[in-house]
Amino acid sequence: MTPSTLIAVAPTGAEARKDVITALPVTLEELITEAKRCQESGAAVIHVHIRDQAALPTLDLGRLTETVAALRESTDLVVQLSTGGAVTDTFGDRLRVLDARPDACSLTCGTVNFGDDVFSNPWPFMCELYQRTQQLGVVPEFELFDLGHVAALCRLLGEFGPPAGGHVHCDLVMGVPGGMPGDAASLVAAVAALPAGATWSATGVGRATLPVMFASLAAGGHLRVGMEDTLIFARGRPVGGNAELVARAAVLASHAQRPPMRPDQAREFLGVKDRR
Ligand code: KMH
Ligand code: ZN
Repeated sequence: MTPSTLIAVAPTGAEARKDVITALPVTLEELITEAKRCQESGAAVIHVHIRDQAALPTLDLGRLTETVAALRESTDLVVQLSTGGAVTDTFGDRLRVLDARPDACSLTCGTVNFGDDVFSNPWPFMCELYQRTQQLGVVPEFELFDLGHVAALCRLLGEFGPPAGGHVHCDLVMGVPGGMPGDAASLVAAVAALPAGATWSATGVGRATLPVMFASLAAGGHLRVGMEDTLIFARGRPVGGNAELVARAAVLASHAQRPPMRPDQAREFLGVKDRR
């Protein structure tokens, strides 16, 4: 078990609406302000989805490139771009995300029902995306929404070898309607099936936020928090900003005697090259 806890923040996501959730960071300025606060509160990685001028999700390459540069300029956070995007994004646009040359990217290991929608990640797309990460030296974080995704990850590594950076780090995304439940039993089952040597974080969506956070800390895992996944801080109390979610995770991790990892420690842990 690592003596410290990797905390990633996912501040925006592709689903929440700015007109409903006013605290959601959608402009570059809001994102940078939020990123700085999250780093001060204990985050080491930022999982980034961006929005357009109408606050709708976009994978515009120019905007992504500008966002990577601005985050690098203003923070030490490991910049992980989402290749999942929104359920409406094309595979071509999702592959092109890597041309923004982030430190890291998400890579989801299979298709999953996603509420009333389908988040599509067929095997050939996974393979192409994975090989591009290897060619470009972008460190993937494997997003696992279901137990079958763990098996697909093992198959991917078996066919194409280790990722850029040489280390396998996964994020169990739990409690999505259509994916694995956000409970301790599911977490233990998924962790038991991970490839040898892999490290992992866990994310509980919505009301699974706290059960998954406690289960992850108890089982030696790392954490992802943020408004992509959690919009209610406590019963009857909406989230006021991402930093309070990071701060809560940092306190719980410290109570577990595994305080937050600094960004430089996270780079070493994940095998991310220092591009600064
Ligand atoms: N927005 C979801 C459809 C990722 O970022 O890689 C996909 C998602 C996963 O958020
Ligand atoms: Zn995401």
